[in-house]
Amino acid sequence: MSSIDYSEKIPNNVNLSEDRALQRALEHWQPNYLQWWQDMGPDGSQNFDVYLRTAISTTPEGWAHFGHVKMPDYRWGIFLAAQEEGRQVNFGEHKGEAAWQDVPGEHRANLRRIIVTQGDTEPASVEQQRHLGLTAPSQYDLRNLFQINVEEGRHLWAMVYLLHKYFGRDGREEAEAMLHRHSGSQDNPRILEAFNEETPDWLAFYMFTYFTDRDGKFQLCALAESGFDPLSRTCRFMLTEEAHHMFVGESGVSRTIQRTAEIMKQHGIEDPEQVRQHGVIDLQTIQRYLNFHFSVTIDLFGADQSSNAATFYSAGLKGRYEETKRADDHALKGDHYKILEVKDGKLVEKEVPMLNALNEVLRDDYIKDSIAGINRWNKVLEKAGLSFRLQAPHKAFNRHIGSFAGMRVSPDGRMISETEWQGKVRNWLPSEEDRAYVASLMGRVVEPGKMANWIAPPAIGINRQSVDFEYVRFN
Ligand code: BYC
Ligand code: FE
Ligand code: FE
Repeated sequence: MSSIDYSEKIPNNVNLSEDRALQRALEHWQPNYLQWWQDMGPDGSQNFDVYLRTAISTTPEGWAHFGHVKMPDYRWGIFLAAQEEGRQVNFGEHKGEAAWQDVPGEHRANLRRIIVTQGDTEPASVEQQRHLGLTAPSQYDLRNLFQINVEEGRHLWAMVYLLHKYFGRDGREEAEAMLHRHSGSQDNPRILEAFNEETPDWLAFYMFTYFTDRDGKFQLCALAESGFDPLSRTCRFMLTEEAHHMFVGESGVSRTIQRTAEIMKQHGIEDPEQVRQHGVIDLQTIQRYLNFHFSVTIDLFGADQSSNAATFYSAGLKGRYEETKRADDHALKGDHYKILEVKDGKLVEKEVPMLNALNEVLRDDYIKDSIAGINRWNKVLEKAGLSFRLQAPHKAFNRHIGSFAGMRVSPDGRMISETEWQGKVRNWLPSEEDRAYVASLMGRVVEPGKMANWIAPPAIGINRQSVDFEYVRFN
């Protein structure tokens, strides 16, 4: 069950050849997907041989195979984690029932909506990152970008499989629509806001893969708890790939900080203008990028009070992060949770029914996990003997979804006037000028082992190869 059949047109471990109608439907979608990849996937790089990891089995040990592949020839397919014997619905009103192998009729619309929202983010991120290959700071980084891109493409396959197999005609229509919405499009944008933002440079890319792919981790963990077993198994396998995406983000930001710190120590400087004269990214600009990506990403968890979230949970469709490790009744009726609200011009805590606050619960778990990595970045500064520290902004800062939408809150959590906001926003969020400066550093470095001036080399290579290994062969 866990080994993947690569002799098929669509590699899979779900015995696709035994369901001819489904196989035909997916084989009909496949060329449209490939056309989308040509049109909207990585720009000007379809001919490169890239050292990519391909899944060969879904068992934890040794599922990966590495080799040089042209991206359009990558074997995208359908891989589910092994079925767990006797698995149950572990929360909500159906707790204790056998996990569903089919879509329960009454939850069909909600499940479809969740799967479509999840699926839509995957190709969106590929679109957002499509020009970055032209300005990669090294071959190693270029390879990591492409690895992430092909895996996000595969995550789309994962959701399209569920739509085709379990949602009939509606599902097939949703799968088509996923190739027609585009990130940032005026008439037909992606569903969630963060996926319509640009990822214009490599600092933005690392921040995106650190913060936004981490939303992927938390949402996938919540869906891996689902009572709908095929969704759970699909998400469990996707999570094994997500770890690398967040690693690329965390180590990318860390290497950027390290290089800046080296220059600051070497020349004994702290002033951002002076730091920029040496062609590296000043820590203040890194903080502003962090503020932007953090705030845009925490919007992805939805409104702080949501009846959708309560329904998804009570129906057994979407659990909490680490649901089965928690020691409560997994029904949450009558439980409460503290959220923030604005009262008399101040942010104050307020207790609300837990079920309605589950978006906030997941957001708070996410924030804890995010801050742990920011602290690891600060270790780099500490080691270099610098006093500057990076910080997560307050969770009410720069929000567009939920009760803080449209409010002006400083990064340290004060409610402020529009005038104060306008006067200070340049210190808090990347300005046009910051973005232009970062863009000016983005030049393409392609010799094996060489790095752009603004970033330190990675500690080790990929799959135990050296850092100067030929990760990409340009043809
Ligand atoms: N932008 O009741 P609410 C990943 C809408 S990332 C725009 O709170 P709900 C990846 C909402 O749709 C993981 N609209 O909504 C990472 C609703 O609209 P309607 C992605 C938003 O449903 C990197 C209204 O506001 N996966 O995998 O409780 C690279 C009221 O809100 C936004 C998932 O998200 C927004 N940010 O919560 C590649 C999991 N937020 O009905 C990939 C599936 C809310 O009033 N999705 N709205 O028209 C869900 O579980 C839920 O849909 C959400 C929203 C948590 C996103
Ligand atoms: Fe993904
Ligand atoms: Fe990802």
